Amino acid sequence: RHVGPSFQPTHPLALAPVTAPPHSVDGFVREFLRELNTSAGVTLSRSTVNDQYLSLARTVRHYLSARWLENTRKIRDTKAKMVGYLSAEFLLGRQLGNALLATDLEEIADKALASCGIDIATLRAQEVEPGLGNGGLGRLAACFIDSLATMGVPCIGYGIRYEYGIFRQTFVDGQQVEQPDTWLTLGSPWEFPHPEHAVQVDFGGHTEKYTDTDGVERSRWVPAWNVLGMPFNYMVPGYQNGQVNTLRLWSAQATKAFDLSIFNSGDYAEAVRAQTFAENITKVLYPEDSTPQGKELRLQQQYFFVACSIRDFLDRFILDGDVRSLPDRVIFQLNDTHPVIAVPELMRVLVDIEKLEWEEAWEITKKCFAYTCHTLLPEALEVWSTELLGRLLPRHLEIIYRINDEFLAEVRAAFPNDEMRARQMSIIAEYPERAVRMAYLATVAGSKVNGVAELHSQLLRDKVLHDFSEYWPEKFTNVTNGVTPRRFLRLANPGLSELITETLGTGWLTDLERLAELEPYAEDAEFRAAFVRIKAANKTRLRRLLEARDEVAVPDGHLLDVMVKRLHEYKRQSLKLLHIVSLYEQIVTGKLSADEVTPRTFVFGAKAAPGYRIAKETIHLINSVAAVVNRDPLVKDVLKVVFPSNYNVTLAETLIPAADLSEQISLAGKEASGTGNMKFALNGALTIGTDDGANVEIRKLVGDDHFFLFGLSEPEVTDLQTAGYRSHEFYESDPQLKAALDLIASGHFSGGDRGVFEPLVSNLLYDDRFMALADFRSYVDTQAKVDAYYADQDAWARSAVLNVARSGYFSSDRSMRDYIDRIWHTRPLR
Ligand code: T68
Repeated sequence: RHVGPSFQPTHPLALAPVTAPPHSVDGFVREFLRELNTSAGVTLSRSTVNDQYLSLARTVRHYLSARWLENTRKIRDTKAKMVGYLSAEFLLGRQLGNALLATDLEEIADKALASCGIDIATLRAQEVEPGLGNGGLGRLAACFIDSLATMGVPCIGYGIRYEYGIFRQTFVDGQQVEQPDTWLTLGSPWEFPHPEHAVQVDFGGHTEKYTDTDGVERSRWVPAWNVLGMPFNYMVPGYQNGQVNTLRLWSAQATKAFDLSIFNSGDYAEAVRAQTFAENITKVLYPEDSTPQGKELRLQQQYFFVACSIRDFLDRFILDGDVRSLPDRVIFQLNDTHPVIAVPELMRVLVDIEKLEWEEAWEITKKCFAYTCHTLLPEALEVWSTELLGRLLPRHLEIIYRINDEFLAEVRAAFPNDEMRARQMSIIAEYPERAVRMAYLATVAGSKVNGVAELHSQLLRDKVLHDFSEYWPEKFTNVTNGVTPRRFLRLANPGLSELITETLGTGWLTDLERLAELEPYAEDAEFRAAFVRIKAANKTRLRRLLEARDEVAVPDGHLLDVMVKRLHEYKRQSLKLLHIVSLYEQIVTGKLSADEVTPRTFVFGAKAAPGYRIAKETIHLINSVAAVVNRDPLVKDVLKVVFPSNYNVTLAETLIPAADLSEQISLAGKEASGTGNMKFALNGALTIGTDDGANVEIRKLVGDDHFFLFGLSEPEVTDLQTAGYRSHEFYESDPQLKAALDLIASGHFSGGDRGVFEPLVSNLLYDDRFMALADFRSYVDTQAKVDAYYADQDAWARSAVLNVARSGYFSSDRSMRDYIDRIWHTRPLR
């Protein structure tokens, strides 16, 4: 094990604290030109936009690195307890804007570049966002590390540096086609590679018993192959507080030993193949969200990054080698079950390598982990077959069996003669194949288990993990999600941010509950007018972007109705589509006059998992409906459907501030929390939503008068399911619904071909797992109320302002405080 550098500097310059370049336009220009000349190796006059972007990024980096080095030293010296946020996904979004904001360099950089004849907007647009996540779960991790840095809480994020992030979505004839996301090709100025800190990770082989020098019988792992984990560091700057934490992402490489052994046998080509094999592990992000595929490579990814991370933490922060102090130094937060293999890994390190007794190792391990669950869908709960686990990680499987044996012995002692309960709670499932239930392992090992919204945490306790919450009631807690106001308000909506600062002064951006002070201004006509002007400007900004990016025209003066999130049946994009088709059908058949409906633009943004057939067909249908509706003169002035491809964080930042209406229409009891819902409310959109996830809390806070609630409640869903749900009955009994579905079935949106959308229609008519048809009536009636309310522009603006004023709770800073109080018990530095 290496213990890091032991170099004692003597030069006075090396002993002085590292300093940042001067915070001035001239200072900035000097740094920028030096970067262009020495790093990019070009003169300004010969430089490309990419040269300029990379040099700008590196310039900003200089302002951050001094604080970063200082921060890391302080954490090490004070032995502060850290949060180790373990997440297979960090969906960061673009870095430049956030770094400029954090360092308070926005104006300086603007002027500095302008003085070089460069428009900074062009350089901002050059950045390719690192799409290292699928959706909410990955974005949440990014918001959390932003908040921890802003609050000065020592944290290290650990994850995977995928060479290809979430696929780039394109549409061909209205259908999704996936393109590889080559985010690294033009250079990645935000990362610091550290090949010298590479860690070896073993796989495969078998275990064997042996007698140790102390005469104790032990088990050991004899692995068959290994790879190297190479760390790339990213700075995570706090908002203008001089605090910079670290995100450490791991990339897989072939080990020397690996290729050499083959190379020595003379097979050069085989050696190179081995290299590719190793690098495959971090090649690509799995694009399945909420439906794990149980693929071997995925398990390799999971073990790879947690093994690297645990080794890394011990090497870097437990310098005296006293592993017993680990619980005082770190709490590893498990972001869903993807990193849960860290539990047997830490046990293996403590027992097999550090030679601790099992019992002591287990006590330490339990204190070092806490688990966040992000789902309610049974099919989303990860399981790994013991066949696969035993083949890839034989020692870990052994450890899991022992954890389970001891846990079940406890359960049997507490509930004698209740074998059924023991079987239900077993970490090992026996059907349909013998497999490890990762959520159960996390629950048994974790010091705490949390859901991500009040309703979700309640349903976890009552349903998904019922037996466990009965056994360990105090283990279960809730932390409602949040979003970072720096990115999703200040950067995404500079107009509104400025208005807020003019009204409240500074300070609200790190104390978001202060938005409550805006309440009285909802009654202030001048303030509302300013708010409306900003919303209009945001719409113009969106209109320009979509014109340039997707060649689509967004009409002026429409209600902007937005549904952006992963495509999934439970989120019910199909329900919104039925609403659109229904409006269209009623207008073209003359049942509804065009001037009775509020002119609306419906915006969708959604990626479907490449193997998720129904989701992809839904995308095809949205595009097909858009094509027909958008060219029909009968609805031309009132209905428009827009579906920009490749929805990502960058697009969200322009879309959300422009929205009037936020669609949060999942079936009650299925969306764990949602975080898009919070971003919209914070930017002054009104929500139409079910009583699901964090919608419940948003509605409670903004008030019923400023939120459009519809649909079945969770208990009603359960009742209907129990009674036997037949979607067909809803179709038969609601002529408006019937007409909409019939129009789709007729081939109207598929050039007369009835076959194209038949599977989708059949699915709704005869299965409809997520009860879109049951909620249709309530949804369209509520949409009619939306129309009517929007007609009163003043009332709408008032509600919009109140949404902003009452959304302060949804800052991820508040989420972080809750994690600290309820789970982590860590303290800020200083
Ligand atoms: C989301 N989950 C929840 N999963 O759906 C959402 N899954 O309600 C919640 O707000 C959010 O987490 C944050 O808590 C996900 O985003 C995934 O992305 C995912 C990825 C891989 C495998 C399974």
